[in-house]
Amino acid sequence: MGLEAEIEEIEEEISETPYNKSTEAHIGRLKSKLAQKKEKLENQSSAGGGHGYAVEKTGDATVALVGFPSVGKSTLLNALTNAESEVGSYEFTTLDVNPGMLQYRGANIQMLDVPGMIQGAASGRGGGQEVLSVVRAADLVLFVLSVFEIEQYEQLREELYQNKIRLDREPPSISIAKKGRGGIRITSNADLELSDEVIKEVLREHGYVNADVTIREQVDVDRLIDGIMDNRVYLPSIVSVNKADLIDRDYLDTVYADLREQGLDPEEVTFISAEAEKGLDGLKERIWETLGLMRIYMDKPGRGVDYEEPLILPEGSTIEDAMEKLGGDFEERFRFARVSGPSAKHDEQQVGEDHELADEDVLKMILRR
Ligand SMILES: Nc1nc2c(ncn2[C@@H]2O[C@H](COP(=O)(O)OP(=O)(O)O)[C@@H](O)[C@H]2O)c(=O)[nH]1
Ligand SMILES: [Mg+2]
Repeated sequence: MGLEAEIEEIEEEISETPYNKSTEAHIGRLKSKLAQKKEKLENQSSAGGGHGYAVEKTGDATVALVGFPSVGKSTLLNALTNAESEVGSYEFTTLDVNPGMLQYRGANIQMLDVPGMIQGAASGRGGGQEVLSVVRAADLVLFVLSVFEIEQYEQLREELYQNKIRLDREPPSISIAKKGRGGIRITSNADLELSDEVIKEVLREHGYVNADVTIREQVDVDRLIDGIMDNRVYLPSIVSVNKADLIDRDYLDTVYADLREQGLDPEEVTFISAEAEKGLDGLKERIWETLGLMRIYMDKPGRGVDYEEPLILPEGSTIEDAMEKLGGDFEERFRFARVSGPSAKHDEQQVGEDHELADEDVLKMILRR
């Protein structure tokens, strides 16, 4: 039997087995098998070569636009960036990845308009696999929905999930240490709903014989497997609802109801019109906030503070991170830094390389000659 047939068979068995205490361990084992067979299949097909885009990541962060064909991704990309992306009213306009650069608050944010996601993309049909590899490499997923097709959201999320992209959640708090002997030992401070037996089954299925396992949160079988496999990516996401120019006030209630049905809070999504360039400021702000970037203004010797082109770093970055991004020989010549602004106790505070910076700090590096 081929791998694909095996996968189908396991999927069928999972869907036909009722979930209860007595079948829990069996389902756990099946799901583990499934995860591994899928991985094997993927490795096989990617070894064939020619797959996957080599989209060069540039700029301070990368955002992937995810949506069905014709919802307005290309139009949005053009409105937000300096890219010249082909726009057309027919389906499958975008055959290749279109990059563009959004300049916002001194940051260069790379926006990738990826080909329309279609059903079955995760299983490798229709070239969708390449699309998903681009999304996996991004820092943020921007869903683009049309006001008339809110229900596509569920399918898009499912496609991403199938391709091991986990949205809006942290990696599971699970650690596993292999040992030489003693079997599998489970420690947890959460009152776990999964029985030890199930957890052990799943681990054994993944090749663990002797190991100390620490589980610090309530997990189900799927999330346990996520914690064992190290090829899941965890990304934040935001939702934009496009073509808002085409609806009347009366229709808004319908859209709100559609959003709620998808588990979305209408207050949390961003209504836009890519074509009429409405709502784009709000969207940019949302992108900025969710990426969690900060601006550091460098005070350069003899040139003063550069407010035009700040150094862009992820929130929580330290002086050391700043030096790494600046490149050159800063780290070797570093003596101390002077920081003014939100992270400083007072102006020109003298700090070491462990100091945590904040948005809109002014940073002056004091270096050895
Ligand atoms: N009325 C209206 N039409 C839009 C808007 N955004 C895109 N369109 C139109 O929708 C069609 C598909 O847009 P396109 O950007 O090619 O969608 P893509 O396939 O997702 O890249 C084009 O005819 C656009 O002019 C919008 O905000 N309002
Ligand atoms: Mg397009």
